[in-house]
Amino acid sequence: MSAQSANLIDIFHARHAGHEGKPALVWRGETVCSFGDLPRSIGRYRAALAQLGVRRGDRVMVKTDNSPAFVFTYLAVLASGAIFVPMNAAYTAAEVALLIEDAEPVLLVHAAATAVPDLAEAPVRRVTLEGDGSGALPDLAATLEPLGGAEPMGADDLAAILFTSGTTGRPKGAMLTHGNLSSNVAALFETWRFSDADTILHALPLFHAHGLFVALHLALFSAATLRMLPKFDAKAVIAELPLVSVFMGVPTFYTRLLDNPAFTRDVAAARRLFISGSAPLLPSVFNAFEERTGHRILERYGMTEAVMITSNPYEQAGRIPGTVGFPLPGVSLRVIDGARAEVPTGEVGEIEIKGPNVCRGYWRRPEATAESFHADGYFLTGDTGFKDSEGRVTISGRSKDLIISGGYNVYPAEIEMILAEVSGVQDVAVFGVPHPDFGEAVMAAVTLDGGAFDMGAMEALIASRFARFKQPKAVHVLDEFPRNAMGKILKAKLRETYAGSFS
Ligand code: MCA
Ligand code: AMP
Repeated sequence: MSAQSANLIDIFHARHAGHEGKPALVWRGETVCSFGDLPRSIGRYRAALAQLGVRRGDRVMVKTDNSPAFVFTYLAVLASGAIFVPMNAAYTAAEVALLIEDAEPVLLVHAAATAVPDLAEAPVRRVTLEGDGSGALPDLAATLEPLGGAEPMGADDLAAILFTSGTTGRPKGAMLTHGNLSSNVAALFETWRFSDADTILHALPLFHAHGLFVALHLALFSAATLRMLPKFDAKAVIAELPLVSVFMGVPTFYTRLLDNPAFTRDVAAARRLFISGSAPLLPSVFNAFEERTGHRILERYGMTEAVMITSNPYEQAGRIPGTVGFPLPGVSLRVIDGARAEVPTGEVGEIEIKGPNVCRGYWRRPEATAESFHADGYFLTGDTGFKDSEGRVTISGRSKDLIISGGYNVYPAEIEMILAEVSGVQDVAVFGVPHPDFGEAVMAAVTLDGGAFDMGAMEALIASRFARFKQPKAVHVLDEFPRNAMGKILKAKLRETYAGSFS
């Protein structure tokens, strides 16, 4: 390893000394590799990527479900000094095409049967990687001698670009550096008291910050064994829980566990830590979990642009339902008013943050970057909340128009833009309503202009353009929208009207 390199791979490898014989990755109950094997596995994938033309600074896009091969591909991209660009495996070809156009990858790694745009539309080299870990990329890697070590990188060099849709409807790529990611995992390691005695149960998708930069990174940074599942499934999680010390997930995971009678106090008993984030954890779920298991879930707050931002304290008694705790070490958090002055304790304002975890801005979007970052380096999160007298943060809402469904973000503007094109549609509003499983569910309402309108055609368009989780669970046709004096659609009123849809 190069002493100066800030490459995350060098940082991880250095922390594995003395743990060579210990399982690093367990997949569906079978050990895939030990910490001693890890550099060779990564090296083979690095050699394969090099043969496929991947060089330092290139973007490698990945669209596939969880597998050990996903993990090796990710780590090999970092080792190559290239930039990892994951995306939701459920995206439609139209959604993928937008990201390819923006990120200009040299390679698209994808499952054969998944939706991707035609080669003519998106002329980028492709290689297959299936959800079960098979495919042309792992086959190629298996034939090659490992390309050892890792490309020396600076802390400010890019490691990954993660696209988030944003309020304009066009996805923006958050540029995360090796320094962003290593500082954040170090802060979490300390705050959540990780050690090499831990085993983490991983049921989150690897294509988002939560599964990739929190669950996977913590295991690699701690030299803790990672037991990974293809996806969240309550039964599989309950079967694996007795074998681990830490579990983390979105609130829907906890609701689904509580819905399962096999999730008992015994199953949870000897675990060290249950962590929740990506969406608000209802105090009712926190309380039901404590009642069932005796554990108080540790809730934390994060976002793609900054990975993890705040966390409830490690001490069980200090974890307060409905709050997200204190800024992580090195992170500054301010609650400001419209004039950017800090509001008094207890008053709601916009949350802005600064720290080594905050991304370098949005990929090739200087205007979007300028809008989100102030000259003093603070980043505007688009979340609103307040601090109590101890500095503990509560998120009370969002100034950005965002729906969080099962931990996945859905930006109404992205859907409204497309639905507005349907013939016969005059106006569209997409909004979130409470949902017992997903927290929030996506809903749409339209008004018509009197011309021919075909609901079937609209549904077909929705299905062809948007991944399932973004698709409105219902589309209501209204005579008119509730509007304010300026003519702006009152989404709060719509949310209220349809609040009971899923209760
Ligand atoms: C699946 N469906 C959904 C969702 N997931 N609909 C709305 N919201 C969703 N999240 C669709 C399916 O396509 C299906 O549609 C129907 O809903 C029911 O599917 P089901 O089998 O119940 O879903 P599932 O496959 O079990 O998935 C649910 C899930 C999954 C396990 C909760 O959504 C998930 O893993 N979410 C985690 C998301 C995550 O990792 N977020 C972190 C973002 P149909 O039946 O019609 O086909 S990172 C982040 O936010 C920051 C950094 C942070 O703070 O962490
Ligand atoms: P993403 O763009 O997927 O990274 O989502 C980030 C957003 O999720 C944040 O800006 C918050 O609005 C929300 N979020 C994450 N964690 C929490 C939490 N614990 N409580 C409330 N909202 C959260």
